[in-house]
Amino acid sequence: MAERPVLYYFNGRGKMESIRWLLTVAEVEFDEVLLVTREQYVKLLNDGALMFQQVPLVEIDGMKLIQTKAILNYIAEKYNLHGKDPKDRVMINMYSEGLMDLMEMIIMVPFSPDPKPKLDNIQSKAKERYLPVYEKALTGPVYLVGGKLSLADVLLVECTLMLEEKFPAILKDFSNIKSFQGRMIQIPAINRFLQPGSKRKPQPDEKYLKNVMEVFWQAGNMTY
Ligand code: IBG
Repeated sequence: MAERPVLYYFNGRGKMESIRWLLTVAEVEFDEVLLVTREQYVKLLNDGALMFQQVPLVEIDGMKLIQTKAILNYIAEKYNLHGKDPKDRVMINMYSEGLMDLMEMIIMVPFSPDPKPKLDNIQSKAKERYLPVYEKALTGPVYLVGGKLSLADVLLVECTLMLEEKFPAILKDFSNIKSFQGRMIQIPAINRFLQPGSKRKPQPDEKYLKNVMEVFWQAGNMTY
């Protein structure tokens, strides 16, 4: 049997959380190495595992993969969550990119010295730019693309749950998305992932922020 994938990241959501979601939906069990010290990160750097000196890093099928989107695409292809042909795939990627742009904004909020204007901007972008797209795509269809579950659906359920944590009523005017979310959270693997004790990470807290700062900020050459 193939070895379980190993995920190297902080004990928090960040850029790894979508990978955790996708593996969960693919019903792939995985292990995690949680970076709690700078020494762990420096060791990964010294081992040459981090092509661009950045995490997420995922060890899977004998490879050390970096770059979140590349990793998501690999897992989606391998587990049949990336459409049936190039036309499905490009739509899945377009929908997925939109969701990742939105989630990226949310992920970075706690690192801002002034979160309020950022959150206001996210809320209006979500309502006016992003959610209408998915609401329209789900008028009729059960899934976003090609009549079957894909990476885009997984990211949409992750993203809508994240949005509701920040803005509980945000789906009020998006009934197709709300029904979609209701169906998705009944998928047994997702349902288990949403229960306490799963590998799903909580919203960022002070401890997580401090941890990320300790691992990176001393580096002095962070990109983000
Ligand atoms: N394009 C890459 C990807 O999508 O995988 C970007 C990865 C990335 O930004 N990684 C960050 C990193 O390793 C950590 S996650 N930075 C170190 C460096 O030197 O660039 C993003 C992040 C969070 C919180 I979440 C604070 C800072 C960065």
